[in-house]
Parts: sequence; structure tokens; C-alpha cells
Amino acid sequence: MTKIRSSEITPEHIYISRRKFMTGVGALTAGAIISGCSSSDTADAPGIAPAGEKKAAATPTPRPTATAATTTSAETVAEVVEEATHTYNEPAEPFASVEADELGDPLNSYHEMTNYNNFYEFTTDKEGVARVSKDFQTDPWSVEVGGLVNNPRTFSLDELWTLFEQEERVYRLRCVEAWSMVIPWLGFPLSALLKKVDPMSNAKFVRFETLYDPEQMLGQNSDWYEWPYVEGLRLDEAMHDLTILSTGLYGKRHLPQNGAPIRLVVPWKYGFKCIKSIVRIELVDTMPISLWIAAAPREYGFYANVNPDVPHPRWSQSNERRIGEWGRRSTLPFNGYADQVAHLYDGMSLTTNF
Ligand SMILES: Nc1nc2c(c(=O)[nH]1)N[C@H]1C(S)=C(S)[C@@H](COP(=O)(O)O)O[C@H]1N2
Ligand SMILES: [Mo]
Repeated sequence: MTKIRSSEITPEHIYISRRKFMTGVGALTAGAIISGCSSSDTADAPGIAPAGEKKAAATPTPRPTATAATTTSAETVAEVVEEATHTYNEPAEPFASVEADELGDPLNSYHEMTNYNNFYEFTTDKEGVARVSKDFQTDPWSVEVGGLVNNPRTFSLDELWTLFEQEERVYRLRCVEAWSMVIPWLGFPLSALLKKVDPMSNAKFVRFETLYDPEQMLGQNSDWYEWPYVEGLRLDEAMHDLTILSTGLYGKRHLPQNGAPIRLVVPWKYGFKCIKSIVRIELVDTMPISLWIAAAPREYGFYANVNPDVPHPRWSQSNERRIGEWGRRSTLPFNGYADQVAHLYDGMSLTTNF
């Protein structure tokens, strides 16, 4: 089969490889898109090692050869996703249609993504989240969408899977703690959901809330934070095509530790914006106060755009540790998505609006 350089498929500097899946009929439209998000660790907390096997130390990876629109792997991933969509059963094996992101960085393993997590509702021990959250009940589930909208609506889990075309998006995830991963998410653009509820013209921000259930989420019994976890985006950030609601990863529906059954993914921002296990989405006219802003306003801003030039008050953000690699790599402005998103902040100081 013909290999096509990604640069020949799309004009963007960052090409996105996107696979679309028609959940209703299983028809496959292979578009050219994708790009990755994700990930994490506390480079600055020595002694914390990611779970999972180490990948061989970063061998230079060739520029990605893009997956043309008609490869077998696209069909395979479509089948896998269709099965997950119709039955909510995960496919036996984690599956992704590509091996690397658009920069050529290899995907992190399924094991790494599901065993090294931040989910403070369960525990602050990254390697303990998977165990502690194992029995978290995520079905039935519904997401209430309201506030300044013309068509407020509550979506069932089933509707979230069937009303929206599920896509694979490979994104880098960069935690504010200076670790990162490359993750093949499943999900759909947040804009698709927002269009269904029809935001009013005075809506300026989107506010997201995680489930509050201290009996299941024992971390919510701690007074250190104001629960439930809240995050927010400006409406134009929320409508940007890179912003997705994610229902799974590696072709499988989410496990509790990754924010089952549905979580936000905004690849150009620090990972804490990617709020997990969402139950409420509200369109509002004032900037939401996130859990992190409430806890430490000098350390965590509303925008939280990945920015190597603005240090966290307690550590540098100029470099990061990719989980599974030895050594460190430079952090890219907007986590490598500047060409697509920098314009959203034209005329704003990225230092005062951190
Ligand atoms: N509700 C909730 N969402 C959350 C968090 C959390 O503690 N609670 N942690 C955030 C942080 S700091 C990061 S880095 C990412 C980690 O996502 P992952 O565990 O799926 O890699 O989730 C974010 N979403
Ligand atoms: Mo994070």
C-alpha cells in the first residue's frame, strides 16, 4: 500500500490523523485527522516511577508515515470501536490505528495509561488509583447539560455513545507536574454536544463538574479540596475541534481510573483541565472557579496552557519526563499544538493569564 507523508495529506504543520466511526451503522469514514493528548508524572517527585515496563530509551523515531485513508488498520479499528459502541464490552486487546503521534513520538502503552493516574477523588497515589477505583459504578450514568442554552438536555450513557460519531484522537497529555504520555483517545468533539444544546449568545464559558459521591470516592472525604472537582473553558476553547469528550482509549471504553465513563481532553492545556467522570456541563457567563484555582490560585490559573516559559512557582515547566523514557525532553509551547490554538490568545498576556 502506498505510504503518504502526513505533510502531504493536510496543510497543517501539525497533522492530525483522525478516524471517524459511524456508530449507528458501523460505516467508516476515514478522514485525515488525529493527534494526541495526554499524560503525566511528577518529574519533581523523585522516587515516583511509572508503573509498567520501560520502553527502550528514546530511540529517535522516524517522522510518522501517515496512515492513508484506506489501510486495513482503519477497518480493524472501526470494527473494534463498533463492537465497543454496541455492547460496551471492551475488545479483548487494546487497539490503536497508529503507533506514534504526528511528531513521531510512540504511543505510551495501555498498561502505562491505566496504571499511572491522577484522580484525587480516589487517592493521590498515582499507582494506586487503578486498584482503589476498580469497583466505581459508571453505568448507568448521565450527563446533564444546561445553563445558558436553548435546549437543556440530559444525555444517557447510551446516547453519548450513539448520538456522536466516536473518533480516535492521538494526543500528548502533559501534566502540570511535568510528566507526559501519548494517548490514543476515543471520543467526539465537545462542539458536537454543545451544538445540540444550542448555547445562548450570552454564554461565555463552559463549566464542568465531576460526580460527587464520597461513599464511592473516598478521597472526597478529605477537606483539602472543595469537592466536587470543577473545571472550565472559555466558549471558543470549548468549541475548538481539538477539544473532545473522551469515552475510551486504545479502542476500549474507559476504565474508572481514566475518568469513566466520560471525561474532557484538551491537549494544549495542562492535564488537570481534563476533568474526569463528568456529570454536569453548564454554559455560564462568568469564569468558573476550578478546584485547583480554589485550592491554590497563585499556582494554577484558569487558562493553564502548556507553556515552557512560565514556570510553576515551585518548578520549571521548560522540560518534562515522557513516561517510559529516561532523561527529559523539552516542553513545547501549547504542548505542540500552537499552530492550531495560539490564535485563541492573540492580544492576551500568557504570563498574567497563566
Ligand atoms: N475529577 C478529576 N479529574 C481529573 C483529576 C482529578 O484528580 N480528578 N486529575 C487531573 C490531572 S492532574 C491529570 S494529569 C489528568 C490525568 O489523566 P489520566 O490519569 O487519565 O492520565 O486527569 C485530570 N482530571
Ligand atoms: Mo496533572
